[in-house]
Amino acid sequence: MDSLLLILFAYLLGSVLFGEHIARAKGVDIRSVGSGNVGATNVGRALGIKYAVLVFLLDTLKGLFPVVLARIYFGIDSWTIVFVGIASVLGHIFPIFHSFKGGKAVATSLGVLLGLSPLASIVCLIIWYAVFKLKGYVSLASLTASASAPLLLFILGYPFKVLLMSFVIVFLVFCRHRDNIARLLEGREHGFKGS
Ligand code: NKO
Repeated sequence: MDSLLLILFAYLLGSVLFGEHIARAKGVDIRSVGSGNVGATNVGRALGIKYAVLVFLLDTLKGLFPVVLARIYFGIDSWTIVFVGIASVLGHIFPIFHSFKGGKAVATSLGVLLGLSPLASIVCLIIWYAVFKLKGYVSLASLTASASAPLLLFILGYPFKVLLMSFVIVFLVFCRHRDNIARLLEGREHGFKGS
């Protein structure tokens, strides 16, 4: 297995925006609905919870698969796994198949995390659900859950390279949520249903 090829594969797979493809198959232009985002949340606004779950699962799997391959062939404490994880997320954010206009990479990052630590992933999902139930904003839930990931990996004793990867991914996820962060601060963020 070649490192560079695996990193390229991770980027290309990340570039497949399932939310956009599935919405289009149902006759919806996801970019003109709700927040305009291609993620599971916005697909849920447009097509309902079943399709949100489908997009969430597919976007998670596309983050998981390359990292699992990297882990098997190069080990968890390798630079290859670092670049593979970041490449999946960058693919989703800057997809070559969609004019480099991608999503916010929450589900894809969860997939990467799942390949590193199923336990940290479950804790992140619980945090996500708790914040969503308490506050009602998916974006705030995603930001809180993703910010917890590096801390969890640190507590669980993961190697420095893995922590570094998680910091880079969280930084990217936060950058992609900058409009959401502005709306949250101004008290006019979209709820799950509304736009
Ligand atoms: O349309 O701007 P919007 O309101 O849709 O959407 C904001 C939203 C976009 O994200 C999504 C995906 C929803 C996934 C839900 C479950 C996420 C569990 C979070 C775990 C994060 C782990 C990150 C690990 C980093 C290494 O935010």
